[in-house]
Amino acid sequence: RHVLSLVIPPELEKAGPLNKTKVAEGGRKLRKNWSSSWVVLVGNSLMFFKDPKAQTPTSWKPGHSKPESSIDLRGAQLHWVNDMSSRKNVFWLRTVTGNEFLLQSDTETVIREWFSTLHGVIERLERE
Ligand code: I3S
Repeated sequence: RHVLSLVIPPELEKAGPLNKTKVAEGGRKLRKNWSSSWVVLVGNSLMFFKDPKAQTPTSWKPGHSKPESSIDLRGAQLHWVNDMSSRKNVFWLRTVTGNEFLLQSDTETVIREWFSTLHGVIERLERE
Protein backbone atom coordinates (compact mmCIF):
# COMPACT_ATOMS: atom_id res chain seq x y z
CA ARG A 1 0.00 0.00 0.00
CA HIS A 2 2.89 2.39 0.77
CA VAL A 3 4.49 1.90 -2.63
CA LEU A 4 1.15 2.29 -4.38
CA SER A 5 0.36 5.51 -2.55
CA LEU A 6 3.60 7.04 -3.86
CA VAL A 7 2.43 6.36 -7.39
CA ILE A 8 -1.25 7.15 -6.89
CA PRO A 9 -1.71 9.43 -3.88
CA PRO A 10 -5.00 8.74 -2.08
CA GLU A 11 -7.63 11.37 -2.61
CA LEU A 12 -7.95 14.34 -0.29
CA GLU A 13 -11.55 14.07 0.91
CA LYS A 14 -11.77 16.94 3.35
CA ALA A 15 -9.63 19.33 5.37
CA GLY A 16 -10.27 22.04 7.90
CA PRO A 17 -9.98 23.22 11.49
CA LEU A 18 -11.72 21.39 14.36
CA ASN A 19 -11.36 21.25 18.11
CA LYS A 20 -10.19 17.90 19.33
CA THR A 21 -9.54 16.00 22.52
CA LYS A 22 -8.54 12.42 23.06
CA VAL A 23 -10.67 10.78 25.75
CA ALA A 24 -9.30 7.24 25.79
CA GLU A 25 -6.23 5.37 24.66
CA GLY A 26 -6.43 1.64 24.11
CA GLY A 27 -9.73 1.68 26.02
CA ARG A 28 -8.20 3.49 29.02
CA LYS A 29 -9.92 6.74 29.91
CA LEU A 30 -7.81 9.89 29.61
CA ARG A 31 -8.17 13.37 31.05
CA LYS A 32 -9.52 15.75 28.40
CA ASN A 33 -7.25 18.33 26.87
CA TRP A 34 -9.02 20.28 24.10
CA SER A 35 -6.92 21.86 21.39
CA SER A 36 -7.50 23.22 17.93
CA SER A 37 -6.25 21.05 15.14
CA TRP A 38 -6.05 21.08 11.36
CA VAL A 39 -7.84 17.90 10.34
CA VAL A 40 -7.19 16.18 7.02
CA LEU A 41 -9.09 13.18 5.68
CA VAL A 42 -7.25 11.22 3.00
CA GLY A 43 -8.30 7.73 2.01
CA ASN A 44 -8.71 5.67 5.21
CA SER A 45 -6.74 8.11 7.35
CA LEU A 46 -7.84 10.98 9.48
CA MET A 47 -4.79 13.11 10.26
CA PHE A 48 -4.36 15.83 12.84
CA PHE A 49 -1.91 18.66 12.25
CA LYS A 50 -0.77 21.36 14.64
CA ASP A 51 -1.55 25.04 14.27
CA PRO A 52 -4.68 25.38 12.13
CA LYS A 53 -3.81 29.02 11.43
CA ALA A 54 -0.65 28.06 9.55
CA GLN A 55 -2.60 25.81 7.20
CA THR A 56 -4.94 26.34 4.27
CA PRO A 57 -7.08 23.72 2.54
CA THR A 58 -4.50 23.49 -0.25
CA SER A 59 -1.31 23.59 1.84
CA TRP A 60 -1.52 19.90 2.66
CA LYS A 61 0.42 17.77 0.20
CA PRO A 62 1.68 14.22 0.68
CA GLY A 63 5.05 14.33 2.39
CA HIS A 64 5.07 18.10 2.97
CA SER A 65 4.40 18.02 6.67
CA LYS A 66 4.06 15.33 9.26
CA PRO A 67 0.79 14.93 11.13
CA GLU A 68 0.86 15.15 14.91
CA SER A 69 -1.26 12.02 14.92
CA SER A 70 -3.19 9.93 12.48
CA ILE A 71 -5.99 7.42 12.83
CA ASP A 72 -7.16 4.56 10.65
CA LEU A 73 -10.90 4.78 10.04
CA ARG A 74 -11.32 1.12 9.14
CA GLY A 75 -13.73 -0.35 11.72
CA ALA A 76 -14.09 2.99 13.50
CA GLN A 77 -17.32 3.99 15.28
CA LEU A 78 -18.92 7.40 15.23
CA HIS A 79 -21.74 8.89 17.36
CA TRP A 80 -23.17 12.28 18.20
CA VAL A 81 -22.84 12.91 21.93
CA ASN A 82 -24.55 15.34 24.32
CA ASP A 83 -23.32 14.03 27.63
CA MET A 84 -19.55 13.85 27.14
CA SER A 85 -18.85 17.57 27.08
CA SER A 86 -20.42 20.88 28.00
CA ARG A 87 -19.54 22.02 24.47
CA LYS A 88 -22.13 21.97 21.70
CA ASN A 89 -21.69 20.24 18.31
CA VAL A 90 -19.61 17.34 19.56
CA PHE A 91 -19.19 13.86 18.15
CA TRP A 92 -17.29 10.87 19.46
CA LEU A 93 -15.02 8.69 17.34
CA ARG A 94 -13.46 5.37 18.38
CA THR A 95 -10.84 3.45 16.46
CA VAL A 96 -10.60 -0.36 16.43
CA THR A 97 -7.57 0.02 18.69
CA GLY A 98 -9.72 1.64 21.39
CA ASN A 99 -8.55 5.22 20.96
CA GLU A 100 -11.44 7.61 21.53
CA PHE A 101 -11.72 11.23 20.48
CA LEU A 102 -14.20 14.05 20.72
CA LEU A 103 -14.34 16.43 17.77
CA GLN A 104 -16.12 19.76 17.95
CA SER A 105 -16.80 22.96 16.05
CA ASP A 106 -18.71 26.03 17.17
CA THR A 107 -20.19 26.11 13.66
CA GLU A 108 -22.96 23.54 13.33
CA THR A 109 -22.72 23.20 9.53
CA VAL A 110 -18.98 22.49 9.81
CA ILE A 111 -19.36 19.68 12.34
CA ARG A 112 -22.34 18.22 10.43
CA GLU A 113 -20.30 18.06 7.23
CA TRP A 114 -17.43 16.32 9.03
CA PHE A 115 -19.80 13.84 10.63
CA SER A 116 -21.47 12.98 7.34
CA THR A 117 -18.16 12.72 5.43
CA LEU A 118 -16.60 10.46 8.09
CA HIS A 119 -19.76 8.39 8.29
CA GLY A 120 -19.62 7.89 4.52
CA VAL A 121 -15.96 6.84 4.59
CA ILE A 122 -16.48 4.40 7.48
CA GLU A 123 -19.46 2.83 5.64
CA ARG A 124 -17.48 2.56 2.41
CA LEU A 125 -14.63 0.81 4.28
CA GLU A 126 -17.14 -1.65 5.76
CA ARG A 127 -18.22 -2.65 2.25
CA GLU A 128 -14.67 -3.13 0.94
O1 I3S B 1 -15.82 15.95 31.25
P1 I3S B 1 -15.14 16.96 32.14
O2 I3S B 1 -14.24 16.35 33.13
O3 I3S B 1 -16.08 17.96 32.71
O4 I3S B 1 -14.16 17.72 31.15
C1 I3S B 1 -13.60 18.99 31.40
C2 I3S B 1 -12.23 18.83 32.01
O5 I3S B 1 -11.48 17.92 31.25
C3 I3S B 1 -11.50 20.15 32.07
O6 I3S B 1 -10.18 19.99 32.51
P2 I3S B 1 -9.77 19.67 34.02
O7 I3S B 1 -9.63 18.18 34.01
O8 I3S B 1 -8.47 20.38 34.24
O9 I3S B 1 -10.89 20.15 34.89
C4 I3S B 1 -11.42 20.80 30.69
O10 I3S B 1 -10.76 22.03 30.78
C5 I3S B 1 -12.80 20.98 30.13
O11 I3S B 1 -12.68 21.54 28.83
C6 I3S B 1 -13.57 19.69 30.08
O12 I3S B 1 -14.92 19.87 29.76
P3 I3S B 1 -15.62 20.18 28.39
O13 I3S B 1 -17.05 20.31 28.79
O14 I3S B 1 -15.02 21.43 27.87
O15 I3S B 1 -15.43 19.04 27.40
